[in-house]
Amino acid sequence: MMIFDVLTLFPGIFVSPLQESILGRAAKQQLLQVRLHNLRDWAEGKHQVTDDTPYGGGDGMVMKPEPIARAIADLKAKMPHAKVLLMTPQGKPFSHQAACELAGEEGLIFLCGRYEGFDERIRQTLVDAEYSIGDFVLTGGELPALVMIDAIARFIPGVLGCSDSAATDSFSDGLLEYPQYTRPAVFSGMAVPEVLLSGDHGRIARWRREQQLRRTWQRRPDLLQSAKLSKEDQQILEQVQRESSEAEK
Ligand code: 4FV
Repeated sequence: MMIFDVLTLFPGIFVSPLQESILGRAAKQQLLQVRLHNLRDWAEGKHQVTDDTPYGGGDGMVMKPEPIARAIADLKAKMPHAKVLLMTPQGKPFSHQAACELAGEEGLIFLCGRYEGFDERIRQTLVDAEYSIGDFVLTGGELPALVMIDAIARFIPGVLGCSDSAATDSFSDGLLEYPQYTRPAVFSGMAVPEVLLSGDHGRIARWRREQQLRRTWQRRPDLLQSAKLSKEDQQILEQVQRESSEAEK
């Protein structure tokens, strides 16, 4: 069973998302466990202070190192090999690949920030990796932690039903997914592509691959640098690019 320990000042933010749907079922099936810890429990004094003003002045508050150091020490006492992850806009971009790798860990400890962020010495001594879920600023690290737990959980065997597997995901082969269709065959005058009704699985697979390459080229050409493309893919891509440059003429 994979253990996700979450260190946060607002454990309530996690409750319902982790009870619903796939994550809720996975927890019931003991495929994973998310343990929520209130950072304030490791803060000293009757006010259990977890933040303070920044040295050198400036707005906002900074999260103090001591409560976090005590909390991580206690959690790692129970799971020495757990990786400590800090969510921050300064982190490396979280990705499908990262989710796949992190799903191989025995346990993960998510450090959710608030205010202006963490005392720098936390990063230097207590954190194994820093991840960002995007170039924008949130009010806290809780939603990034939830996003990462959801993406990582999909790689835990048994979490996704048999019909659905992370192996056929967008990004699993570095490309965006092909368009999907379901009944009715015609919806407000728009028909499902005939090839998908043909039953010819070879033609369908080729059409889907072409759609993946076209869509990735149109929407995320940056992904094509790192995508694993076969000779045939290259040919399809050149044809797609030729067609669209002719269309522009
Ligand atoms: C964030 C992100 C993020 C910054 C200050 C929490 C906030 C506050 N984390 N990807 N984007 N964090 O905006 O991961 O502490």
